[in-house]
Amino acid sequence: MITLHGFGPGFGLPEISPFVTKTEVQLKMAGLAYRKEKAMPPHSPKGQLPYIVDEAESIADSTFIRAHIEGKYGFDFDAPLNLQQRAQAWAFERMIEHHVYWALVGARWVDPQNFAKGPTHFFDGAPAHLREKLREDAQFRVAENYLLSGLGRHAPDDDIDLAARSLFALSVQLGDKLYLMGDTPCSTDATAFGALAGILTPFFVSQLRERTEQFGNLTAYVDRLMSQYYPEFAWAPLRQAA
Ligand SMILES: N[C@@H](CCC(=O)N[C@@H](CS)C(=O)NCC(=O)O)C(=O)O
Repeated sequence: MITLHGFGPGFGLPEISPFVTKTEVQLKMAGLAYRKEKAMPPHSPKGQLPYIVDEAESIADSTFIRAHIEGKYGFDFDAPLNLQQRAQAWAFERMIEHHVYWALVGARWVDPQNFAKGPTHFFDGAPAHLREKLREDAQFRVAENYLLSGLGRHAPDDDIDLAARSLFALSVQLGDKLYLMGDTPCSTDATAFGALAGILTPFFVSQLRERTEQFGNLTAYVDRLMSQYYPEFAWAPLRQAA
């Protein structure tokens, strides 16, 4: 049995982290049995979540986990796609993970209200005399990473404009299809779903969320994939922008 190490439910989502969500959905897509355990990033071989343990092997990073599933279990997430479509799906995944994801990080960690509502609670269990310092250090580190990602250079407004261009590209790619690349889900759907659900969760208020809500096909997509992959999770259909 595979063990998936993630953050667990929170922030109005079945899983807090978009990357853990990606891996969890890919495990479901591949029909592999797994159990889930809560972990913190320092426990992971690469210092980030997700990681999985499969028999004696630990594999960290969602993309390497995907490669492991494909290699060990012979499941091809992109089976219906031709070479060009596979390349497009990969490019969209890179756009989501290296661009859209950082906008999500900015909205969650850099925005003071959202930080106080969400990530600050990661440190609730720390000894009282260290708690505030740990919170400040973590927020500082993430804000620095946001800056280094390139997107944070343009905060507080132009970063959202840039992210919205990527969201527009995703919305155009999805069109009126069920999934990004057609009638059947592919690997990048897991990535897109994780990031979009993380942005659209009603738990956080952000300009990024408002801009994303304007893409009706993306909100419907998140609702659809949520009921497909997390049918047991209490998810209220997303509001559509006026
Ligand atoms: N490239 C990694 C990214 C994973 C990642 O950024 N995970 C975040 C949570 S969403 C994390 O663990 N961050 C903690 C840190 O970087 O210290 C993957 O695809 O798994």
